[in-house]
Amino acid sequence: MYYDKLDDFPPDFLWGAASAAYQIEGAYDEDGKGPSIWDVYAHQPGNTFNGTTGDVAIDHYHHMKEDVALMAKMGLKAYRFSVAWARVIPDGDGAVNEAGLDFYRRLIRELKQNGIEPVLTLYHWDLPQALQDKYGGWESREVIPAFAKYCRTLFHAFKDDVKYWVTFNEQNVFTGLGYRWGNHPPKVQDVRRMFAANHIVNLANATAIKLFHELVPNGLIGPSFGYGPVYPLTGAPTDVLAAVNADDFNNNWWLDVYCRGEYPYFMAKTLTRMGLMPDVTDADRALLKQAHPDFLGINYYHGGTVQQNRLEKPVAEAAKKDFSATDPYLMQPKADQAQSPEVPMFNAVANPYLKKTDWGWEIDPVGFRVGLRQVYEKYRLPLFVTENGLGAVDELADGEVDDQYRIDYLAAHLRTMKEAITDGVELIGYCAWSFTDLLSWLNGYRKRYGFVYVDRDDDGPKQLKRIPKKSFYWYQQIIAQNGAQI
Ligand code: BGP
Repeated sequence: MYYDKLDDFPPDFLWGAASAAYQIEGAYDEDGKGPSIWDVYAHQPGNTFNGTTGDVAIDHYHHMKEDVALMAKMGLKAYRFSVAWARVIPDGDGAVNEAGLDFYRRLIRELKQNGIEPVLTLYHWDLPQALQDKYGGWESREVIPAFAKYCRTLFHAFKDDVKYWVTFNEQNVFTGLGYRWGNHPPKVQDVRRMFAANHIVNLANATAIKLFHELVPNGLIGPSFGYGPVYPLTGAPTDVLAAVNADDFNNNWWLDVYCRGEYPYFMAKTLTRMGLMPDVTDADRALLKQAHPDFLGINYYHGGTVQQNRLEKPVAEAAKKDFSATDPYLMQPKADQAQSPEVPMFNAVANPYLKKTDWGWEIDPVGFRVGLRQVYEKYRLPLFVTENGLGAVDELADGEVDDQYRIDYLAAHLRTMKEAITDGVELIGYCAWSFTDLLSWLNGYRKRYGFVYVDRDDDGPKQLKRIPKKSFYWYQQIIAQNGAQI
């Protein structure tokens, strides 16, 4: 569908930008903060790119006021950030660390005073290490009451000041990388354990949403899902079937639980046959049915293309495949592993029509519209784009960063988002990833996403000077005109 005139963005549209605690804060052991699984993992040699850590990151902990002042200058309507659980409850389920809580209190106050809506993410991957040591992390149901306690603390502290809350950031990504590919903590390579841990996160998500609706009746809460539409490589019916499978495997396995309170039927049957289905009790089923998100957060970077999986091996044998050669510095498996071998339902392949970023991520603004349409049609929940952006090498020249390529990327995505709104999708906001440059989990400081350049690299923090890029001034204009120029 092509329109000669697009609908306007809603008048109260939340033009925002995003971040995550571990990627920006630094101060990893200050003011009583406990270690998270990322602090420990990044300190172990060989786990991260060039040994980079979030010990200092971009030192947002000590530059908070300066960073919020830049947000205000830009005219941001919303800022999405995450709370570091181990800053608030250092050992995960014990006493509250008032100094840690106070950092977020000051941040939220600063945002509100500048007319910026806080969007608070409860969990962006930095589980307190104590919970990993004591219980085995997300593989144990003991973590659910600990998470509920942490959530209750934040709900009480910020219920009057924070309207928008995100439960889990990209549950599909952190369970996949942590328990399947083994390149995030806790570095497990076992798809059965991935599905089991993922189920426990589902229960924690549902518990948090239920609790929120009791304690914060005027707020809105939902998970942020790492979403990508799936295309068949060709029109061959076998490839189309592979795409149906991949959509179940990559998307519906999470989205149906969030939005319908149940696992998708065909996929559950397949996993049961393979012995990969997690233990789901009647009480679990009831809990999942009772939790209703108010919106669905969508993080969109790219979709995926698939073809029929020609792996003929029986499932049990395929599940034993050795993944130890998986490159730990890539978010995706190597080309010969870019398939779904444990669950032979499809093979992931490159899309011949799409260009890629310097890090090999396909650039697909039309897929954004496809995805928003598909998800809205299926679940009819308001959508909030909680991440979208371009990772690139930015060069500082004569004190300026000319990131026209980022402007082009974002403009193309905003355009298709506006088309999706014209199609009828209910969109409440858009948070570009990211506001400042920050630590990329597995790519260090060279892969930059921010509107604001931060003077540091993999070797160290340098001056940590903040320098608005060309895209900063471009987005400032977009916000000022509510996207009318798109
Ligand atoms: C998302 C995460 C973000 C961010 C982003 C970019 O999956 O939610 O935290 O890291 O991806 O990823 P990367 O830094 O690997 O380029």
